[in-house]
Amino acid sequence: MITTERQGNVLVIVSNNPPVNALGQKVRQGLLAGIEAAAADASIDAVVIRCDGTTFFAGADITEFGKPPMGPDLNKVINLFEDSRKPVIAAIHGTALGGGLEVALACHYRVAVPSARLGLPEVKLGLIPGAGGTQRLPRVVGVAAALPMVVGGDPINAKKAAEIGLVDRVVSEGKLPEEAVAFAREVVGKPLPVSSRRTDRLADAVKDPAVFDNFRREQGRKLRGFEAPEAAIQAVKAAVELPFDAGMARERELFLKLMAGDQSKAQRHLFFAERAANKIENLGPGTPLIPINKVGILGAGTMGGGIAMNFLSAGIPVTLLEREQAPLDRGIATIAKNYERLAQRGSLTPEKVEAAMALITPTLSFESLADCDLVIEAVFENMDIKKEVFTKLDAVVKQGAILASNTSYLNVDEIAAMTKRPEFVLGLHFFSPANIMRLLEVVRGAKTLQSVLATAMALSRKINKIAVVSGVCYGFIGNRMLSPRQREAQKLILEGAKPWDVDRVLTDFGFPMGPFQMADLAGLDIGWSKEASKSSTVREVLCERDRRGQKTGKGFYDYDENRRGTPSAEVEEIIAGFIVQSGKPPRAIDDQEILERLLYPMVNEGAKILEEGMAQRASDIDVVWINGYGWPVFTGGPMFWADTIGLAKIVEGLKRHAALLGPEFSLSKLLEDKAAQGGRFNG
Ligand code: T1G
Repeated sequence: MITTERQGNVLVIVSNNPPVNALGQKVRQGLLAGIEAAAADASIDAVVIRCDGTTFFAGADITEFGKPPMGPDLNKVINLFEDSRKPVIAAIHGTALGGGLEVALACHYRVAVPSARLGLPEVKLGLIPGAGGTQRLPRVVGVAAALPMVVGGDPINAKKAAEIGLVDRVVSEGKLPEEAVAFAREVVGKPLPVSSRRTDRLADAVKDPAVFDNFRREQGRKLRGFEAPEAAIQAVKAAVELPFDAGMARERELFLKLMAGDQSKAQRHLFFAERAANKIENLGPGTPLIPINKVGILGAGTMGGGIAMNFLSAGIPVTLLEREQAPLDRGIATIAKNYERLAQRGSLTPEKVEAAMALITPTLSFESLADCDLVIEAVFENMDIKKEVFTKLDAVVKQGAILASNTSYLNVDEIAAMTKRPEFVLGLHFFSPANIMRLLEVVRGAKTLQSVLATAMALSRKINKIAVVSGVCYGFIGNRMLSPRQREAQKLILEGAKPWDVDRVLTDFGFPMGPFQMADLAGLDIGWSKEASKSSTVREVLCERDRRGQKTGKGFYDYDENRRGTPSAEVEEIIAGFIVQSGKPPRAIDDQEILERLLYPMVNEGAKILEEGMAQRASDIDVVWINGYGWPVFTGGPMFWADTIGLAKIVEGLKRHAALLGPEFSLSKLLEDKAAQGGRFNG
């Protein structure tokens, strides 16, 4: 865990606590012993703190949260660093995050390698820094630079950290140990900079207290519904308004309140859920992975092009196949435009863009796919077309290669049956835009080999996707749970609820938009045809009247030139006509009923997915809905949210609405049993 090395007059305290040097109890104990040893040793003039392995301390040990605290308290340990009369230098590589950066802030100096990143991501766990980060950071870098780091939670690189004064020197990559000791020797005997006693950098906010309200306004809707970011702003404000110790007390009070709250429990659940999702239950140890050195993609449309970018950005060559030159050229041009946009935003260097584009091999012939290790089809969502494509692929692509379908709901087993290699077939369901959305549903067929599945899961990490294993069922996990919500939304507006009320209930809950706003965005005419339209549903009538969504300036809403939607009187009239036809008088429907009718059936469907073994664990379902459909992060996902409000409440609500949910609804036995036993989905 913690060792010390004497290097002349410098004591080096080294942590070795894989995988991320989390500041667990033993590490805190070791740091305490190390700094006390340095203080007691007259031959020691300076102290360097560094970590072995991939990174400097990446934060407190999140697995300790919610358990009885074990001493020594992190604050106590790092105060000893700050109070040391001998200079203490933090030597940073990897990611100095959370408590790790707080350790560094309590040191007198910080040196870092160029590749290091420094941040306070606690807000992403529904917390705020709890070991002085909100009080020391503004004193070291100023409020303007501290606010985005504490409230946004994103790390900055060593160069930026040096610019704002967080890092005193950027040292050579790979020479951190020796250059940190050399730096320590340089500062021996100099006056010690003590972060907590600095007030010069707070001056900008003392003069202009509006900085906090201005920051809130800048952040706008991004923070809507979250508790931690507001607490973070209040903690930084306390650093400006209160003496250090009082500010520390304020930070502690805000921290403890968040730690005990539902939002932090939800966000900590998600942290581990996203990591658990990548694991395959009962995977044999040492299951071989298939090397994926070349990927083939069928279809250069929106999906195919977006999928291709994931591999190109990871440095994996892509052979991109289309039937004709024009769509192939268009596809390549779109990829180039997307990369140009990333380069303009500075999120990718021009060299990286060039390297990515150089990895594309455009082609019109299936034969070009023969030596690919993985081929993904992203052709039209039609079973006959998919079957034809897989028959051809099976004949052309080398044995041992994986054949994947990007289908969003078709039966992967049926597709696999068209090949002589069903063991090498699976679904890779990307979400549009495929180069941006991180979720990937990996659909395992009945015959998919463990090694093929394990390869897909490992590859997903390489292309920076959050992968979740799904079984073969209609809509897999995400779309299968979306269906009951869409069904209830359509029924609610024919019972008297307004589309804009239905949408508002979901946006108030924390979704970015509701079902009718989503429909207008996607376009109401997907799968609709003028010839076949018979004015039999609200959607058909809207499309017949050219109200096809945002793209036509009107759908369920009327849109202004900034695509801001307002309720439409014409739509109300169309719906009223269908209500009259139904023979059932409209009724006022309150927000609570709308919420229960939309979300409880989703939880029920999630329970069925679990009882059918279509998902490996309840937290996987949370990961799908958070990362693929905008379920509000601060509730932890549908299954964690159900646990939080209580499964018995869900069952009671579903039974109360049974008549309205109709014959197509049946209560999940797993849900009913868990509710009866006072159980939870997530442990
Ligand atoms: N505590 C416990 N385990 C952690 C951990 C942590 N802080 N960080 C990572 N792990 C585990 C993780 O669960 C996984 O386990 C393994 O390490 C590899 O992680 C007082 C209160 C550092 C950028 O929020 O952002 O400090 O699945 O797969 O992709 O104010 O881990 O292998 O069993 O993510 O290389 C603040 C969280 C804590 C940082 C590395 N710190 N970690 O990414 O590996 S709160 C954070 C990360 C705090 C103080 C407050 C990333 C990483 P397993 P990984 P990676």
